[in-house]
Formats: sequence, C-alpha cells, structure tokens
Amino acid sequence: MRRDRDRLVVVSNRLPFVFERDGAGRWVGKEGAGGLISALLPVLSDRGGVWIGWPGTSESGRDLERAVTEASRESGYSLRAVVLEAEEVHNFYEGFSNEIIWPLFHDLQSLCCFDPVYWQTYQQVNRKFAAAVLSECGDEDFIWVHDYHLMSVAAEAKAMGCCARIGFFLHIPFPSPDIYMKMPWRLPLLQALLQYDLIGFQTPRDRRNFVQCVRLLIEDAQVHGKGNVVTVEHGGHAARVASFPISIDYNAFCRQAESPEVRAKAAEIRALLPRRKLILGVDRLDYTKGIPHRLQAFRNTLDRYPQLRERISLIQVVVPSRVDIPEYFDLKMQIEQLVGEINGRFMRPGGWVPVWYVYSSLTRDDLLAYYRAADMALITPLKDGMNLVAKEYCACSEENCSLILSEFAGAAQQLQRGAILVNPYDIEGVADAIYRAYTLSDDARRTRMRTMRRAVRDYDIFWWVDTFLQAAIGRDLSAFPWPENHIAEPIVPNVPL
Ligand code: GDG
Repeated sequence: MRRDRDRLVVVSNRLPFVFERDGAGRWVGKEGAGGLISALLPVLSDRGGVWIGWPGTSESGRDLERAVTEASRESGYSLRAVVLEAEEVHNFYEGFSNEIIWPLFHDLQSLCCFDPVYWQTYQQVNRKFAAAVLSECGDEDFIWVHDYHLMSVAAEAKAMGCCARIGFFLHIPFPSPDIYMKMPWRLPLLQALLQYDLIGFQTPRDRRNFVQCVRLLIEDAQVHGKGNVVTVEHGGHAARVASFPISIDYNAFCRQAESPEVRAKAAEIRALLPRRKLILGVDRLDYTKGIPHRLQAFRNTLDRYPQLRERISLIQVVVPSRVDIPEYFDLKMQIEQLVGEINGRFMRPGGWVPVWYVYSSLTRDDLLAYYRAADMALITPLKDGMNLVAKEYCACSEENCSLILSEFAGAAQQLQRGAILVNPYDIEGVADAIYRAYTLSDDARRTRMRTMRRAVRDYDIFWWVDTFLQAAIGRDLSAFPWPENHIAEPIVPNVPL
C-alpha cells in the first residue's frame, strides 16, 4: 500500500499495548508505560505511523481485532497485530529467542538449546512480520525494527520486494566472535542482519563484536570507516553500523521522583528501616541479572566487614518473570534460599533484618520511592545490553548517593566516571565495593552522582531516538555530539575523580 508521507513504521515483538480480558470476558488494551513508547510517541504522532507487533496472545478473532482497533484510536497511531499460532510462540519466542539468542548473547552458551525446529520457526515468524510490514508501508516510509526476536525481518521483507529503508536496533549485547561462533546458524543470521540499512547497538563493544564476526565469517565483506560509525558492504548492499546508547526520559523521572506521593512513600521506607544505609537491587527474575552472586557478595560484606552489621540493609526487589520455566523457578528457589540463609545467620531478633526481599512488580511510584529512599544501588548483571534501572536510579536518587555497577552492563560505558564499577563474578570485589561506597565521603559521592546525572540528562531517550533517525537518513554523524566516554575503550574501572 503506498502512502504520500514518509511515516515511521515501528516493528517489535510485542505491541506497545497489553491485551487482557476484562470481567465480562472482552479483550481490552492498556498502553504500556516504557521509555521507548514515550520517546517514539511524538515522532509517531508527528510523522504518522504504525506499530507492528504480536498482541501477546495466540488467540485471535473479531473481539481481539476490535480491541486492537480501539487501542489504535486511543493511541493516535495505527497498530497492526501479527497473529501467531501457539506452536509458533513456543518455537520462535520461547525457543529461538529465549533459549538460544537470549542466553548466547549474554555469554551463557551452556544454557542454549540449539533445536533446528526453533530456527525454522524463527524464519517463518520473521517472514510473517515482514509480510505485515509490506502490507502496511510504502517505499518512502522508514521501518525501525527492534530487538533480537526480529533479526531477519529486513532480509525477508527485501526478498518480498520491499524498497523502503529499514533500520534495526539490538537492545541486548552482541557477543564476541568466540561465543557467536557456537550458533549453528551463525552465517545466515549475520547475512540477514546485513540486509538492514542501519544496524544500531548499545555500546562500542557490541558494535566491535559484530564487525569482528562479519570479518571472520563473511570473507568478501568490506568494512569502511572508523570510530563509532562504520559501513559494511556485502553483496551489493551497504549497511551502516553504529552504537547508540539507549536512555530514559530523564526529566520525567526527576519530576516524578520529586512528587509529594513519591517523597511520602520514600519517607515511609526510611522510617521502617532507620539508622542504616539502604542498598537497593531491582531486577526482573532472570539468570543474567546476577542476583545470587550479589546476595553472596552482600553476605561476604557482612562476614568480612562486621562493623557494617546493623548499619546496612539490602532491599532486593525481584520482579516475577517466566516462573513456569524450570530455570527461572530454580533461580527463584536459589535466591530465596540465600535470602533465608543470610537473614537466619545475621538477623537480630526483634531488630535488624539484613535482606528485605520483595518478590513483586511495583507501581511506578513505589519503584521511584525505593530509588529515592536508597543510599546506594547495587546493579550487578552478569551482562546487560544497557540497564535502564542504573540510569533511572541516577535521575531519581538524592545527590549524595552511590551507584555500584557491573562493568558488563552497557550503562557502565557512560557511567564509568561516577559509578563504582565491579566484576559481578568477583564476590569479594563486590563486597569491597559495598564497603567503599559506605565509607566514601559525602563530597565524593556528590561529585560522582553529578557526573552520572549529567551523562544521563544530556543523552536522554529523545537524544537516542533523534540520533538513530538522523543516522537512518544518512546524515554525517562524525561531528555529532556523542556521549563522553562513548568512543573511548576499554572501560577503566574506578577512575579516580
Ligand atoms: C532490554 C535489555 C536494555 C522494572 N521493574 C519494574 C519496572 N521496571 C522497569 C524499570 C526499567 C525497565 O523496567 C527495565 O529496564 P532494563 O534496562 O532492565 O530493560 P529490559 O526492558 O528488561 O531489557 C536492557 C533495555 O532493553 C533497553 O534497551 O537496557 O539491557 O535487556 O525501565 O523501571 N517498572 C515498574 N515496576 C516494576 O516492578 N513500574
């Protein structure tokens, strides 16, 4: 279908609405609240646009179609649902996406299940998304595909005759060649990615890993340029490759954190846990987040720094996710066993509880109240594309607070001059970092937090959207204001200020 304006067509695995049945059994859609949605909304309403994605259920029918149409009307942009059969959801989403790409790209290859059926279904489902793209957009539109579920959409769409420009952003890390090589379908997947016109990664490390894989696997690929933006030519097609660190709506987070509701809730938390420093961890239940390692590090702090007993408490929020899958259920058991063990060993009856464990998803106000109440955040994923919780903490906390951050989170690249960087596998190193954050002077904490806030404020989610779209239209980005530290490599842990 041809249109007369160059609209933005966003493609992601899930639509930005959650569809659920109401009390009367009718489907209703509720708009999600993520940063990506709020950043893309102005562009979608200004240029006009479509969001293509799976509605999150393998049921179909008139009532669901009606709910999608109503959601479109409410949102101000069109929604196009891609219907998936239950078996497709199993093999494409749970299988290829979450049992292969998710663990492999987070360097956890031993958790991968390389079932050939998963790959076949992945291609089939990517073809379905490509068909939806083709029927929705014209040659002048720009198509922006998101994340690891949809790496083959451009290849499939171009094979069907699509001439529009297509960009892709990978929200998770891209692994080093040693790890990527384990993928049985490493070559066709890389070739498919190169069909995009623009390929965006979170960090220079991810971009460099990708380019190294291309050089190793595709002999005749030509790589031009240096610095953050390079061009890969292969088979008569040129793909631009760059890194664009995603961020948050900094001002919106600051505003909400200052609201009377959030302040009151934060005061309540502090009143419940008085006379100690509060350390906060907030993670979705996932094996990449390093929650057991973190609890072991906290236990190690209490062991090796007994003077901190009764002076610190860890608030660990775990947001439920995929507990029907054995690995996730086992992880939950492991976390709860460690929490029980630490509390059983160190707790003072009627008094101090070392670990406050919250297994629940939170309202935005409650989440921000934890950010505001905590004296330090302990964010130690084993690997993470970016980690927005780290940036949100910087926007919402008081100024004299500290961030202890895994050097394997994408956010470490930008926050390295303010955060205390740690190797999450190094239990004693993380324990020492907790002690260091505890003993840091007020001045040092403020200076570090100000540095991090500037980095998050100056390169927020709107900068991210704008820069990606500028790159997509071929703008010369060499003079672009890239974040400080974004080009410099490698990360130098704990640079003194
Ligand atoms: C991918 C990449 C990359 C969490 N719990 C609650 C809640 N949250 C919100 C946080 C934050 C978001 O969810 C989680 O942010 P992550 O950065 O961990 O991202 P994911 O969406 O899981 O994953 C990641 C990201 O994409 C963006 O590119 O950073 O590396 O894996 O915004 O605030 N929000 C509320 N209640 C909760 O309980 N309201």
